[in-house]
Amino acid sequence: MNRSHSHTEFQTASQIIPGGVNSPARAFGGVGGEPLIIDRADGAYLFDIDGNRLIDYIGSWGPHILGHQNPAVLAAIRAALDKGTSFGAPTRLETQLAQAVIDAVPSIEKVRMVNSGTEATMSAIRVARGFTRRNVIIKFAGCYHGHVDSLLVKAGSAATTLGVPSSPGVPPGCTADTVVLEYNDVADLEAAFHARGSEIACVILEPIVGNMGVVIPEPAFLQALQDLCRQNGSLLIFDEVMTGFRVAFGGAQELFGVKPDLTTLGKIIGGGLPVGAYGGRADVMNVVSPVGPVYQAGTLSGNPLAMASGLATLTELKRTNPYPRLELETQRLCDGLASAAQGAGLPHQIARVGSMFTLFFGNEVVRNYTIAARCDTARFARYFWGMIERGVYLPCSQFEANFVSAAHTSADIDTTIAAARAVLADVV
Ligand code: KE4
Repeated sequence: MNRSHSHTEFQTASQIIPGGVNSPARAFGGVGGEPLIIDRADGAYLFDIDGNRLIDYIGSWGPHILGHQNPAVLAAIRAALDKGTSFGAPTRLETQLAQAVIDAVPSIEKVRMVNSGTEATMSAIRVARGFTRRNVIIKFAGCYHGHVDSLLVKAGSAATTLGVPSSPGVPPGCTADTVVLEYNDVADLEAAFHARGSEIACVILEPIVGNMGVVIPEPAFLQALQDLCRQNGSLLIFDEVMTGFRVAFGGAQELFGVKPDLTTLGKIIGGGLPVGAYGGRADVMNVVSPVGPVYQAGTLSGNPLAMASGLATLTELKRTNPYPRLELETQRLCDGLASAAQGAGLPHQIARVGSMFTLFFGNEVVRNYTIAARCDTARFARYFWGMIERGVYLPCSQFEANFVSAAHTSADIDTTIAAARAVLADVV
């Protein structure tokens, strides 16, 4: 595969942008080598500046469940663009997207739009602390909630990939009230609430983790979360930035039948443009400025172009309901990957929910960060590059989720399985 133009361009970018990237998740730090520079995308495919076509299993890290350049989404953005870009004043589009989110996610009675998942989780934490007048927050090792100071502790995604799960530059005071527990560990959770229940403002978690790779919550863990929060007057926050509208139209909370007090969203609700959101119980959300005293603001929050893109995405998802086919095709892909790994005699685990999945190179079921961290990341890197050479673009880390879109054809799935069979046979 010719990557000469990407190499040249990346050298230039690296002179003026830290690591040549505007997000370290794209830096290929976990797999070595240099990122491809993408020129354009369409449907299930990325096209780099050397003219290589790749089947895309990142989808911009989750937003593109419909595939790139979905006609309905592009038409909505163009229509909004004809009216201007940003007004700094309320628009109907913001109300329309808010209503679409509320209709889809019953636990959300009121919702505020922001510009990223990070802003959403940062704001939700502040709201929980303001509502409960408590300071302590519980998060779980390996979960990633964006680069919020108080949550950059044992964080997953690229923080883990690059070996800095707890970032320098975060003063001890910012994390003094952050308790980090092991995901799926009920005893850990019970002990924390037993010790400090009256101080705990909230528990925030990925209800299906994507940022350790995909890790599925165990029923007893989910039940304990709800019971302990309720018994102690703490708020339960589902960070559904990745799972929202991904694993089901109503997110993980629809699958599990759980109603968190607050939910954070992002990715798909922007359809590829910058949107985050946080919402939940009306009595909790009514502490948010200007109704209540908890301050949160943003120049481009609710931006019309982004609202149009998100609204069109949710509307198209509701109209076409791709979830049953995504379930079947993603399961077929995972079965093919598992068969290829099995045939190559490789220790492996596959975790999948809906159209998000991870092939782990390890022989233990990945139920928490400790186990995820034991996976063979060197073998993953060889798999990653072998797949790129065969035109398949995977997340550049063992600690990420892969995403299948509605634009992936059965032939794309077949091609991917065939590529994996060839690559995994060589990945010693
Ligand atoms: P953003 O600030 O990147 O929009 O969202 C942060 C965030 C919050 N919560 C969850 C569950 C998330 O997965 C994310 C962001 N996900 C990563 C990929 N695992 C984004 C990729 C990147 O950082 O470039």
